[in-house]
Amino acid sequence: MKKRKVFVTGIDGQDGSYLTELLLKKGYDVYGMVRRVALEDPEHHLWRIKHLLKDVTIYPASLESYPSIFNVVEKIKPQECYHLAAQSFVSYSFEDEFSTINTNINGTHYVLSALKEKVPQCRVYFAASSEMFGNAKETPQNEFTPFHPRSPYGISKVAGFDLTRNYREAYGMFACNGICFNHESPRRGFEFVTRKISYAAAEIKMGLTKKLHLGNLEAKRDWGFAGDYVEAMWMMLQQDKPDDYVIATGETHSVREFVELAFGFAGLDWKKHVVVDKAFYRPAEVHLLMGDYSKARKKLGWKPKVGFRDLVRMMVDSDIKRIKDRRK
Ligand code: G4F
Repeated sequence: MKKRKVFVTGIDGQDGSYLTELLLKKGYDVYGMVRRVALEDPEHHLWRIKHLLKDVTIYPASLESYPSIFNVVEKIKPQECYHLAAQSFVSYSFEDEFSTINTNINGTHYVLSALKEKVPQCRVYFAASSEMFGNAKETPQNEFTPFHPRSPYGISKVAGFDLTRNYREAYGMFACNGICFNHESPRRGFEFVTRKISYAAAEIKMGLTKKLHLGNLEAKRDWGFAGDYVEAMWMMLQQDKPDDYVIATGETHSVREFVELAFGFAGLDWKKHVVVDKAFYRPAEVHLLMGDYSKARKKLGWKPKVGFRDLVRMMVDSDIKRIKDRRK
């Protein structure tokens, strides 16, 4: 039997790497798109998928260029597409609003349009985000909660969400939005708060540094494990009908709780090491996110497997091991 072809944008990111592992296990023929700079410097850019490179096909393309995306889609002619690539760091979106908005909105538009032109039957997943809820009117947030984004990144994701829904409604495409709440792992980028904390706890434990500078410790997030969330993404594209789903754990914890737990797992007293630094505050903060994933549970049969404590422990243990391995 011919393998199903799948196209993953952002295959080299945290979610792309877990998703690719899942898709390969399920017998897909996996194609990924990365920026040319990543192919030129694989050590730095492709470390998350190093172990998968022999099993996948990678094409260089850019979210800023419609022809580059169109050409890749034309070459692959995928049956499924997971559009994960984006400028995804919220803080950076305040520093460079224009490139975040241009890249994220146009990039999503280009992917949807290229698929519609070349493979309109292709099922497509768009990585929407809980950042769209922003200053949310209600807690927990579900698929009916109005959006009130608080950053250029959040605004770009609302536009991507609407584009995806419109391609579904206007052109009959099988297009789904996954409204994923924060999802973390040992493969998380170092700029995000969870990884910044787990890595600092490991470094302090190993005597490599003493202090960790953080911003708002009171912000609350619904943190799940990325490996669980990519299963939900795949499940969405296996349904009879396309739809939008909240993917979350239903729990919320503050940055302070994350720090306390992470440092505790490393055998450290966080109060001796953490410095609150206004430089890491955002011009507009999203104070509280907590997702209601009952639709995903009922319709997809999905639920998170890794809880908050285990997630924090997994990240700290992995970073301690990483530093120890480097020393060998
Ligand atoms: O880890 P964060 O940078 O993640 P944020 O902004 O919630 O966004 C992440 O999750 C979204 C939902 O899935 C994604 F769409 C998005 O792409 C990204 O993956 O910050 C979390 C919280 C914020 O409230 C921030 O103000 O942590 C607070 N924080 C406090 N000190 C900090 C820091 N965040 C960072 N990055 N660095 C700090 O030093």
